[in-house]
Amino acid sequence: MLGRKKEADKTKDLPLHIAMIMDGNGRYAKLKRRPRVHGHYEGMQNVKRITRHASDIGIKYLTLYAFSTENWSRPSAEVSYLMKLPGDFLGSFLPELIEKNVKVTTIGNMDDLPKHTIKAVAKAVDDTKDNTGLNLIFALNYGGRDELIQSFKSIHQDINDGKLKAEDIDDTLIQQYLMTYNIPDPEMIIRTSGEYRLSNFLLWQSSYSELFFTNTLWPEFGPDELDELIIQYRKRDRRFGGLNDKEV
Ligand code: V07
Repeated sequence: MLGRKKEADKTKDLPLHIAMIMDGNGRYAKLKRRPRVHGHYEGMQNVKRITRHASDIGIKYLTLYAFSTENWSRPSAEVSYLMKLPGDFLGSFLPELIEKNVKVTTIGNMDDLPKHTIKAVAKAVDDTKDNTGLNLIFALNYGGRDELIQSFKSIHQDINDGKLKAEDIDDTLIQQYLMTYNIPDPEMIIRTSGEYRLSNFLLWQSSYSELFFTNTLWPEFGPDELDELIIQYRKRDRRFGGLNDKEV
């Protein structure tokens, strides 16, 4: 009886934080015999659909890998197009984000982005800074190794300045020096389009994340499939290297 009750409780819990690698936009365009940017545009539209759904079902943190530090090596016309998407997205969707009490933030090095992109995103961050619903986090010019390098440099600096001793370094301290210092680690990381890699996304934060891979292309990854993966997540046994009930 106790065992059953426990199972029932388990099915209630929703992940606090879902992170997504939104892959397959180029492949989607190719299948439709359209230019790659068409896939990016449809991918951006799908961000609205998934954000709306995550907010509706009560997810607290949604992190989206929108532009990686590696993406600069794409053709410059494609990079320019991608840099217009935040402005496009917010131009049409910011009122709904505000209405839904969504708080927009970013991780990554914003400094290297075009001015118009920085401006559009900064406005959304500012206009939503007091919201208390879904935290929508865009990883823009983000790389997990970059993040670790920056944090190691800051830690070194603080040791030099006498604010910190080397003996103080532990996992809690490192977490405080990451771009995600105020964000809990993701319970779920989902990658679309059939690639089985993390590709430099949330390297430190993914240590205990449940990983989900689907062949669905990002523009076609809908709310129903997200719900399905959340059901799968609940069925998985999360143990953090300890023992679960059955083993005790
Ligand atoms: C981008 C669409 C999703 C698929 C992956 C690549 C293309 C939404 C944004 C965005 C970013 C910041 C913000 C509001 C919206 C975005 C880029 C690419 C660079 F505040 N989609 N999306 N940014 N894609």
